[in-house]
Amino acid sequence: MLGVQDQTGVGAETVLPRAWTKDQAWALYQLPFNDLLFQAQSIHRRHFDPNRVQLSKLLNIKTGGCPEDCGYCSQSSHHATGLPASKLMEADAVVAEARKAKEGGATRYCMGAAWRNPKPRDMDALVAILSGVKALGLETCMTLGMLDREQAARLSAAGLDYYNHNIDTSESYYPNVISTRTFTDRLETLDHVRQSGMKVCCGGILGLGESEADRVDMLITLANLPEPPESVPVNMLIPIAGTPLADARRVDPLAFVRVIALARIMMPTSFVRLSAGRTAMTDEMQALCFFAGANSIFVGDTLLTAGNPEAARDRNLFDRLGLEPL
Ligand code: SAM
Ligand code: DTB
Ligand code: SF4
Repeated sequence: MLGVQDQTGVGAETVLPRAWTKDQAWALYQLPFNDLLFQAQSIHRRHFDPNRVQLSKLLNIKTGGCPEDCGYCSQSSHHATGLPASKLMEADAVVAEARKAKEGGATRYCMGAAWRNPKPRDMDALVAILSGVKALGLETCMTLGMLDREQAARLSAAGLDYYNHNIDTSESYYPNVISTRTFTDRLETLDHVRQSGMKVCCGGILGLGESEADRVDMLITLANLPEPPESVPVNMLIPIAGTPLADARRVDPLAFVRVIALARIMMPTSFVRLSAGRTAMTDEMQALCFFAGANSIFVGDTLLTAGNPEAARDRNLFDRLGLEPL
Protein backbone atom coordinates (compact mmCIF):
# COMPACT_ATOMS: atom_id res chain seq x y z
CA MET A 1 0.00 0.00 0.00
CA LEU A 2 1.29 3.45 -0.80
CA GLY A 3 1.85 6.08 1.88
CA VAL A 4 -0.15 9.29 1.81
CA GLN A 5 2.83 11.10 0.38
CA ASP A 6 2.71 8.82 -2.65
CA GLN A 7 -1.04 9.18 -3.02
CA THR A 8 -0.85 12.92 -3.42
CA GLY A 9 0.94 12.60 -6.77
CA VAL A 10 -1.50 11.61 -9.48
CA GLY A 11 -0.49 9.38 -12.31
CA ALA A 12 -1.79 6.31 -14.04
CA GLU A 13 0.28 4.34 -11.57
CA THR A 14 -1.43 5.76 -8.46
CA VAL A 15 -2.61 2.85 -6.33
CA LEU A 16 -5.38 3.56 -3.88
CA PRO A 17 -5.50 1.67 -0.60
CA ARG A 18 -7.96 -1.19 -0.27
CA ALA A 19 -8.73 -0.34 3.35
CA TRP A 20 -8.50 3.31 4.26
CA THR A 21 -6.96 4.43 7.54
CA LYS A 22 -7.92 7.65 9.30
CA ASP A 23 -4.46 9.06 8.67
CA GLN A 24 -4.59 8.42 4.94
CA ALA A 25 -8.05 9.87 4.48
CA TRP A 26 -7.42 12.85 6.74
CA ALA A 27 -4.14 13.68 4.97
CA LEU A 28 -5.95 13.79 1.63
CA TYR A 29 -8.78 15.86 3.09
CA GLN A 30 -6.29 18.43 4.35
CA LEU A 31 -4.37 18.83 1.10
CA PRO A 32 -4.31 22.30 -0.42
CA PHE A 33 -7.70 22.71 -2.12
CA ASN A 34 -6.23 22.77 -5.64
CA ASP A 35 -4.22 19.59 -5.06
CA LEU A 36 -7.24 17.78 -3.64
CA LEU A 37 -9.48 18.84 -6.53
CA PHE A 38 -6.86 18.04 -9.15
CA GLN A 39 -6.47 14.57 -7.76
CA ALA A 40 -10.23 14.02 -7.50
CA GLN A 41 -10.83 15.26 -11.07
CA SER A 42 -7.99 13.10 -12.41
CA ILE A 43 -9.44 9.98 -10.79
CA HIS A 44 -12.94 10.96 -11.92
CA ARG A 45 -11.77 11.10 -15.56
CA ARG A 46 -10.34 7.60 -15.36
CA HIS A 47 -13.74 6.13 -14.60
CA PHE A 48 -16.39 8.53 -15.91
CA ASP A 49 -17.11 11.04 -18.64
CA PRO A 50 -16.53 14.27 -16.68
CA ASN A 51 -19.23 16.13 -18.62
CA ARG A 52 -22.11 13.74 -17.98
CA VAL A 53 -24.29 13.82 -14.90
CA GLN A 54 -26.94 11.25 -14.06
CA LEU A 55 -30.44 12.64 -13.42
CA SER A 56 -32.61 10.92 -10.83
CA LYS A 57 -36.11 11.75 -9.74
CA LEU A 58 -37.48 11.17 -6.26
CA LEU A 59 -41.01 10.44 -5.14
CA ASN A 60 -42.24 10.07 -1.59
CA ILE A 61 -44.62 7.11 -1.87
CA LYS A 62 -45.54 7.29 1.82
CA THR A 63 -45.29 10.58 3.67
CA GLY A 64 -44.85 11.50 7.33
CA GLY A 65 -45.84 9.87 10.62
CA CYS A 66 -42.50 8.05 10.87
CA PRO A 67 -41.76 6.47 14.28
CA GLU A 68 -38.00 7.12 13.97
CA ASP A 69 -36.53 10.25 15.56
CA CYS A 70 -33.90 11.32 12.98
CA GLY A 71 -33.10 14.87 14.15
CA TYR A 72 -33.06 16.35 10.64
CA CYS A 73 -36.27 14.89 9.27
CA SER A 74 -39.56 16.60 8.42
CA GLN A 75 -41.32 13.22 8.47
CA SER A 76 -40.56 12.08 12.02
CA SER A 77 -43.59 11.93 14.31
CA HIS A 78 -41.24 13.03 17.12
CA HIS A 79 -41.01 16.55 15.70
CA ALA A 80 -43.78 19.12 15.23
CA THR A 81 -43.09 20.00 11.60
CA GLY A 82 -46.72 20.33 10.53
CA LEU A 83 -46.30 17.75 7.75
CA PRO A 84 -49.52 15.76 7.24
CA ALA A 85 -49.06 11.96 7.10
CA SER A 86 -50.39 9.90 4.21
CA LYS A 87 -50.77 6.21 3.38
CA LEU A 88 -48.73 4.28 0.80
CA MET A 89 -49.63 5.51 -2.71
CA GLU A 90 -51.44 3.21 -5.14
CA ALA A 91 -49.23 1.59 -7.80
CA ASP A 92 -51.06 3.33 -10.68
CA ALA A 93 -50.42 6.76 -9.20
CA VAL A 94 -46.72 6.00 -8.68
CA VAL A 95 -46.35 4.71 -12.25
CA ALA A 96 -48.06 7.85 -13.61
CA GLU A 97 -45.50 10.00 -11.77
CA ALA A 98 -42.61 7.82 -12.96
CA ARG A 99 -43.79 8.19 -16.56
CA LYS A 100 -43.70 12.00 -16.21
CA ALA A 101 -40.18 11.78 -14.76
CA LYS A 102 -39.02 9.68 -17.70
CA GLU A 103 -40.50 12.20 -20.14
CA GLY A 104 -38.58 14.88 -18.23
CA GLY A 105 -35.26 13.09 -18.89
CA ALA A 106 -34.75 11.09 -15.68
CA THR A 107 -33.21 7.64 -16.12
CA ARG A 108 -33.38 6.62 -12.50
CA TYR A 109 -36.47 6.64 -10.29
CA CYS A 110 -36.13 6.67 -6.50
CA MET A 111 -39.05 6.04 -4.19
CA GLY A 112 -39.04 6.79 -0.46
CA ALA A 113 -41.34 5.76 2.37
CA ALA A 114 -41.33 7.25 5.87
CA TRP A 115 -41.19 3.95 7.68
CA ARG A 116 -38.98 2.34 10.30
CA ASN A 117 -39.28 -0.74 8.06
CA PRO A 118 -41.84 -2.13 5.63
CA LYS A 119 -44.53 -4.30 7.27
CA PRO A 120 -45.27 -7.76 5.84
CA ARG A 121 -48.55 -6.43 4.40
CA ASP A 122 -46.70 -3.69 2.48
CA MET A 123 -44.52 -6.09 0.51
CA ASP A 124 -47.11 -7.06 -2.16
CA ALA A 125 -47.93 -3.40 -2.78
CA LEU A 126 -44.22 -2.55 -3.13
CA VAL A 127 -43.70 -5.35 -5.63
CA ALA A 128 -46.66 -4.09 -7.69
CA ILE A 129 -45.20 -0.56 -7.68
CA LEU A 130 -41.82 -1.91 -8.72
CA SER A 131 -43.04 -3.96 -11.63
CA GLY A 132 -44.96 -0.95 -12.98
CA VAL A 133 -41.95 1.39 -12.77
CA LYS A 134 -39.54 -1.22 -14.16
CA ALA A 135 -41.85 -1.73 -17.14
CA LEU A 136 -41.15 1.91 -18.12
CA GLY A 137 -37.48 0.99 -18.50
CA LEU A 138 -36.31 3.15 -15.60
CA GLU A 139 -33.59 2.17 -13.19
CA THR A 140 -35.22 1.82 -9.77
CA CYS A 141 -34.20 2.69 -6.23
CA MET A 142 -36.20 2.51 -3.00
CA THR A 143 -35.59 3.75 0.52
CA LEU A 144 -38.04 2.24 2.97
CA GLY A 145 -36.10 2.03 6.24
CA MET A 146 -34.62 -1.17 7.65
CA LEU A 147 -34.94 -4.42 5.69
CA ASP A 148 -34.56 -7.95 6.95
CA ARG A 149 -32.89 -10.58 4.80
CA GLU A 150 -36.17 -11.90 3.32
CA GLN A 151 -37.50 -8.45 2.45
CA ALA A 152 -34.26 -7.55 0.69
CA ALA A 153 -34.37 -10.82 -1.26
CA ARG A 154 -38.01 -10.22 -2.26
CA LEU A 155 -37.37 -6.68 -3.51
CA SER A 156 -34.29 -7.84 -5.38
CA ALA A 157 -36.25 -10.64 -7.06
CA ALA A 158 -38.93 -8.10 -8.04
CA GLY A 159 -36.27 -6.18 -9.97
CA LEU A 160 -35.26 -3.39 -7.59
CA ASP A 161 -31.86 -2.19 -8.81
CA TYR A 162 -30.69 -0.08 -5.84
CA TYR A 163 -31.62 0.25 -2.18
CA ASN A 164 -30.86 3.53 -0.42
CA HIS A 165 -30.08 3.39 3.27
CA ASN A 166 -27.73 6.04 4.63
CA ILE A 167 -25.35 5.84 7.56
CA ASP A 168 -25.86 9.64 7.69
CA THR A 169 -22.74 10.53 9.72
CA SER A 170 -19.78 9.04 11.59
CA GLU A 171 -20.37 6.17 14.00
CA SER A 172 -19.34 8.34 16.94
CA TYR A 173 -21.54 11.34 16.06
CA TYR A 174 -24.54 9.20 15.09
CA PRO A 175 -26.12 8.99 18.60
CA ASN A 176 -26.40 12.79 18.62
CA VAL A 177 -28.74 12.60 15.65
CA ILE A 178 -30.82 9.41 15.93
CA SER A 179 -31.73 7.31 18.95
CA THR A 180 -34.38 4.92 17.65
CA ARG A 181 -32.09 2.84 15.44
CA THR A 182 -28.38 2.26 15.83
CA PHE A 183 -25.46 2.59 13.48
CA THR A 184 -25.09 -1.20 13.68
CA ASP A 185 -28.75 -1.64 12.65
CA ARG A 186 -27.93 0.40 9.57
CA LEU A 187 -24.92 -1.72 8.69
CA GLU A 188 -27.05 -4.84 9.09
CA THR A 189 -29.63 -3.59 6.59
CA LEU A 190 -26.81 -2.69 4.20
CA ASP A 191 -25.50 -6.24 4.52
CA HIS A 192 -28.94 -7.68 3.73
CA VAL A 193 -29.17 -5.45 0.67
CA ARG A 194 -25.69 -6.45 -0.51
CA GLN A 195 -26.35 -10.17 0.03
CA SER A 196 -29.61 -9.93 -1.94
CA GLY A 197 -27.71 -8.86 -5.06
CA MET A 198 -29.10 -5.34 -5.17
CA LYS A 199 -26.78 -2.38 -5.57
CA VAL A 200 -26.18 -0.27 -2.50
CA CYS A 201 -26.89 3.46 -2.31
CA CYS A 202 -25.49 4.79 0.95
CA GLY A 203 -24.20 8.16 2.07
CA GLY A 204 -24.98 10.83 4.59
CA ILE A 205 -25.73 14.42 5.50
CA LEU A 206 -23.38 17.28 6.22
CA GLY A 207 -24.50 20.06 8.55
CA LEU A 208 -25.77 18.08 11.55
CA GLY A 209 -23.27 19.82 13.84
CA GLU A 210 -20.60 17.19 13.14
CA SER A 211 -16.89 17.98 12.84
CA GLU A 212 -14.84 17.71 9.68
CA ALA A 213 -13.20 14.60 11.20
CA ASP A 214 -16.68 13.04 11.52
CA ARG A 215 -17.26 13.63 7.81
CA VAL A 216 -13.99 11.93 6.95
CA ASP A 217 -14.83 9.04 9.31
CA MET A 218 -18.17 8.61 7.57
CA LEU A 219 -16.41 8.24 4.21
CA ILE A 220 -13.96 5.74 5.72
CA THR A 221 -16.89 3.57 6.90
CA LEU A 222 -18.42 3.72 3.42
CA ALA A 223 -15.22 3.06 1.49
CA ASN A 224 -14.22 0.23 3.82
CA LEU A 225 -17.51 -1.69 3.54
CA PRO A 226 -16.86 -5.20 2.16
CA GLU A 227 -17.85 -3.62 -1.17
CA PRO A 228 -18.21 0.18 -1.35
CA PRO A 229 -21.70 1.46 -2.24
CA GLU A 230 -22.25 1.88 -5.99
CA SER A 231 -24.00 5.15 -5.22
CA VAL A 232 -23.03 7.65 -2.51
CA PRO A 233 -25.49 10.45 -1.82
CA VAL A 234 -23.98 13.45 -0.07
CA ASN A 235 -26.77 15.61 1.34
CA MET A 236 -26.43 19.10 2.77
CA LEU A 237 -28.89 19.54 5.62
CA ILE A 238 -32.09 21.29 4.61
CA PRO A 239 -33.04 22.86 7.93
CA ILE A 240 -36.66 22.01 8.76
CA ALA A 241 -38.62 24.16 11.23
CA GLY A 242 -39.76 22.10 14.20
CA THR A 243 -36.82 19.65 14.08
CA PRO A 244 -33.98 19.74 16.64
CA LEU A 245 -31.62 20.72 13.80
CA ALA A 246 -33.68 23.63 12.51
CA ASP A 247 -30.97 26.11 13.56
CA ALA A 248 -27.86 24.01 12.90
CA ARG A 249 -24.79 25.91 11.69
CA ARG A 250 -24.46 25.98 7.91
CA VAL A 251 -21.70 23.94 6.28
CA ASP A 252 -18.79 25.89 4.80
CA PRO A 253 -19.30 25.40 1.02
CA LEU A 254 -15.58 24.75 0.44
CA ALA A 255 -15.55 22.12 3.20
CA PHE A 256 -18.54 20.51 1.45
CA VAL A 257 -16.61 20.41 -1.84
CA ARG A 258 -13.68 18.76 -0.04
CA VAL A 259 -15.97 15.96 1.13
CA ILE A 260 -17.19 15.40 -2.44
CA ALA A 261 -13.59 15.25 -3.66
CA LEU A 262 -12.59 12.82 -0.94
CA ALA A 263 -15.60 10.61 -1.69
CA ARG A 264 -14.56 10.56 -5.36
CA ILE A 265 -10.97 9.59 -4.51
CA MET A 266 -11.93 6.96 -1.92
CA MET A 267 -14.74 5.42 -4.03
CA PRO A 268 -13.48 6.02 -7.58
CA THR A 269 -16.09 3.98 -9.46
CA SER A 270 -19.18 4.95 -7.44
CA PHE A 271 -21.74 7.54 -8.44
CA VAL A 272 -21.30 10.45 -6.05
CA ARG A 273 -24.66 12.13 -5.80
CA LEU A 274 -25.00 15.81 -5.00
CA SER A 275 -28.29 15.28 -3.17
CA ALA A 276 -30.37 17.40 -0.79
CA GLY A 277 -29.61 21.07 -0.27
CA ARG A 278 -28.87 22.25 -3.84
CA THR A 279 -31.46 25.03 -3.56
CA ALA A 280 -29.23 26.69 -0.97
CA MET A 281 -26.04 26.15 -3.02
CA THR A 282 -24.76 28.74 -5.46
CA ASP A 283 -24.17 27.70 -9.06
CA GLU A 284 -20.44 28.14 -8.39
CA MET A 285 -20.53 25.73 -5.44
CA GLN A 286 -22.36 23.14 -7.53
CA ALA A 287 -19.83 23.63 -10.36
CA LEU A 288 -17.01 22.92 -7.89
CA CYS A 289 -18.85 19.81 -6.69
CA PHE A 290 -19.07 18.53 -10.29
CA PHE A 291 -15.39 19.31 -10.78
CA ALA A 292 -14.61 17.43 -7.56
CA GLY A 293 -16.36 14.35 -8.97
CA ALA A 294 -20.08 14.57 -8.20
CA ASN A 295 -21.87 12.99 -11.15
CA SER A 296 -25.47 12.54 -10.16
CA ILE A 297 -28.24 14.88 -8.97
CA PHE A 298 -31.93 14.80 -8.15
CA VAL A 299 -34.05 16.80 -10.57
CA GLY A 300 -37.54 18.22 -10.12
CA ASP A 301 -38.69 20.90 -7.75
CA THR A 302 -39.41 18.54 -4.82
CA LEU A 303 -37.17 15.95 -3.19
CA LEU A 304 -39.23 13.91 -0.71
CA THR A 305 -40.87 16.77 1.16
CA ALA A 306 -38.42 19.65 0.68
CA GLY A 307 -37.58 21.90 -2.23
CA ASN A 308 -35.07 21.36 -5.03
CA PRO A 309 -33.99 23.71 -7.85
CA GLU A 310 -36.51 24.28 -10.63
CA ALA A 311 -35.83 22.50 -13.94
CA ALA A 312 -35.03 25.81 -15.66
CA ARG A 313 -32.29 26.64 -13.15
CA ASP A 314 -30.69 23.22 -13.62
CA ARG A 315 -30.92 23.49 -17.42
CA ASN A 316 -29.26 26.88 -17.29
CA LEU A 317 -26.50 25.55 -15.03
CA PHE A 318 -25.89 22.54 -17.29
CA ASP A 319 -25.75 24.80 -20.36
CA ARG A 320 -23.23 27.16 -18.77
CA LEU A 321 -21.04 24.24 -17.64
CA GLY A 322 -21.37 22.24 -20.86
CA LEU A 323 -22.82 19.32 -18.91
CA GLU A 324 -25.12 16.72 -20.45
CA PRO A 325 -27.47 14.23 -18.78
CA LEU A 326 -26.07 10.70 -18.66
N1 SAM B 1 -37.34 6.08 6.11
C1 SAM B 1 -36.35 6.01 5.11
C2 SAM B 1 -35.00 5.96 5.76
O1 SAM B 1 -34.60 6.88 6.46
O2 SAM B 1 -34.32 4.97 5.62
C3 SAM B 1 -36.70 7.13 4.18
C4 SAM B 1 -35.82 7.98 3.45
S1 SAM B 1 -34.92 9.21 4.33
C5 SAM B 1 -35.86 10.65 4.23
C6 SAM B 1 -33.53 9.29 3.24
C7 SAM B 1 -32.39 10.17 3.61
O3 SAM B 1 -32.67 11.50 3.28
C8 SAM B 1 -31.94 10.23 5.05
O4 SAM B 1 -31.16 9.15 5.42
C9 SAM B 1 -31.13 11.52 5.05
O5 SAM B 1 -29.78 11.25 4.73
C10 SAM B 1 -31.78 12.35 3.95
N2 SAM B 1 -32.52 13.48 4.53
C11 SAM B 1 -33.69 13.43 5.18
N3 SAM B 1 -34.07 14.66 5.60
C12 SAM B 1 -33.10 15.52 5.20
C13 SAM B 1 -32.90 16.92 5.34
N4 SAM B 1 -33.76 17.69 6.00
N5 SAM B 1 -31.80 17.46 4.79
C14 SAM B 1 -30.91 16.69 4.12
N6 SAM B 1 -31.04 15.36 3.98
C15 SAM B 1 -32.12 14.77 4.50
C1 DTB C 1 -30.72 10.68 0.04
O1 DTB C 1 -29.62 10.47 0.56
N1 DTB C 1 -31.22 11.88 -0.21
C2 DTB C 1 -32.54 11.78 -0.77
C3 DTB C 1 -32.67 10.27 -1.02
N2 DTB C 1 -31.53 9.74 -0.36
C4 DTB C 1 -33.89 9.56 -0.67
C5 DTB C 1 -33.58 12.36 0.12
C6 DTB C 1 -33.34 13.79 0.47
C7 DTB C 1 -34.45 14.24 1.36
C8 DTB C 1 -34.41 15.69 1.62
C9 DTB C 1 -35.42 16.14 2.58
C10 DTB C 1 -36.83 16.04 2.14
O2 DTB C 1 -37.17 16.14 0.95
O3 DTB C 1 -37.68 15.89 3.04
FE1 SF4 D 1 -38.22 8.25 9.24
FE2 SF4 D 1 -36.41 8.13 7.27
FE3 SF4 D 1 -37.21 10.50 8.29
FE4 SF4 D 1 -35.69 8.93 9.76
S1 SF4 D 1 -35.12 9.86 7.80
S2 SF4 D 1 -37.54 10.01 10.46
S3 SF4 D 1 -36.44 6.92 9.16
S4 SF4 D 1 -38.44 9.06 7.17
